[in-house]
Amino acid sequence: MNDKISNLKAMFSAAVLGTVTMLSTVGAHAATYDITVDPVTIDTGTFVKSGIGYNGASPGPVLRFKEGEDVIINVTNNLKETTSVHWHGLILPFQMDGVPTISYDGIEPGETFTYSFPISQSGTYWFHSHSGFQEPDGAYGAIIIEPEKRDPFRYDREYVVQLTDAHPHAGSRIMRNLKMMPDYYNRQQQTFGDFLDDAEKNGMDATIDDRMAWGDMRMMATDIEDVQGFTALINGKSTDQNWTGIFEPGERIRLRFINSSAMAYYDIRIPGLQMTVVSADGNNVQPVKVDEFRIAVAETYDVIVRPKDNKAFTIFAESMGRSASVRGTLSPQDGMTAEVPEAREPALLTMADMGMNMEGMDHSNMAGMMNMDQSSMDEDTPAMMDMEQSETMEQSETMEMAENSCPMQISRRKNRFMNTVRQRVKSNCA
Ligand SMILES: [Cu+2]
Repeated sequence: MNDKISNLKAMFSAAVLGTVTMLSTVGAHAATYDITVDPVTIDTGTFVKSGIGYNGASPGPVLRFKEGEDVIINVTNNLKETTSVHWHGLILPFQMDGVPTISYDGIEPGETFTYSFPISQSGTYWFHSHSGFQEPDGAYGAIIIEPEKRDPFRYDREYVVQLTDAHPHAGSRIMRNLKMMPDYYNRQQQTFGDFLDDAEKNGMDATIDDRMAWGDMRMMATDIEDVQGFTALINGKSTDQNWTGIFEPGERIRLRFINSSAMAYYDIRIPGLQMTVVSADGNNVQPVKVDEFRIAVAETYDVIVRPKDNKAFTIFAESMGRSASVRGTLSPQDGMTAEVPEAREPALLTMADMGMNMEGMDHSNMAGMMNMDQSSMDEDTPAMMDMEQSETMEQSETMEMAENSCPMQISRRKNRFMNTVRQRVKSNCA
C-alpha cells in the first residue's frame, strides 16, 4: 500500500516537474504549456557544440495539441539574446505567429511571452525560433495535433522522426562564409581529373563549353547543397547514436517525418518496408504507397508502415547531395539493428536544372507536366500526351522524347544557346 502511495507520489511530482507541464485544463478545451529557451550542448558523436534548445534539450519537446482547444504557451527566454517562436504551419492570429518586427518585438532575455491561440486544424507540424540563426543552432521541436474526428486511416503506434542538418559551425559563421564564397562548403568540387574524364567521354569541345557555361553562372554541376560537412540527425541522434522506435510485429506504425534542417533535403527509405504516405504538411492525402520519398526543408510527411517480421528495419535518410546520411531503427526489441545502406553517388546538375532552355525544355515546366493528369492535358500538344506514362522516367529520356517531338525548334534553341556561350567566351578572352 505504502509502495503504491509513494509510486503515486513519484508519478505526481514527475508530472508537476515534467518539462512540458499541463498546468490547467478547463474541460478538454484549454491547455497551458510552459517552455523555456535554453543554451544547450549538442553532441552529434562527431562534434560537440553549444547550441540552443527548448526545455533544456535539442530537439525540444513534442507538443501535443487537440483540434478545437485553445492553447496558452508561456515561453521563457533563458538566453542572453532575443528569441521568438514561430509555429510552423499553424493557422493563427498574426500577433501569435512569432515573427519579430512583424507580428511582435520578440522575447527579451529573462522575459516570458504568452502565446495563446485556438487550434483549428490537425496533423504534424513543428515550431522553431525565428530569431537569427537559433533554429539551425538547435531551436526546434515537433507539434502533433489530434483531430477532432478520427483520422481516415488506422495505426497502433506513432513516432515523430525529426530530421536536421547539424553543423559544427554556428549559423552566423556559415552565413558569413557563404556570403564571401558561395561554394565555401562544397566538398564535391569538380577537379581537373573530372575535366579529363568528361573530355574523354563527351569530347574536348563539349566539355569546355560545359565548363564555360557553368563558370559564366559562377556555379558548378555539383552545386546541389549550399552547405556540406554537416551531420544528419534523426530526433537529435546520429547514425552511431541510432534513434530507435520499438514496435510489435504486425502493428501499423505512423511515422511523422519532419525536416527541420536549415538547408538539407533528404531522400528517405526503409529497406524492406513499403511506406504509405497518408499526410503531407499536416493535411491528410489520398494514401500513396512509396519505396522512397524526398522531404524538403520544413516539410512534414506522415507515413504508415507495417513490419510483420520479428526483425529490425533501418530508417535511412540520405541528403540530396549525398554528403551526409543518418539512420534510425524500428526494432521489435532494444539493441536490435538492421543493415545500414551505403550512400549513393551524388547527381550532377544540368543546364536544364538552371532553367536554361538548352535542350528545348525547361525543367520547371517539366515538373509541372509530370504531375499533370490526363484530364488537364492539352490534347494538341503531342509531347505532353507522351508524358502520361513518364512519371518514373529519367530526365534524359524525357528530354530525348521532347527533342523527337520537335527537332527543328530544339536545334534552333540549342544553337542560340551555344552561340551565346561562344560569344561570351570570346568577350571574356578579348
Ligand atoms: Cu518555419
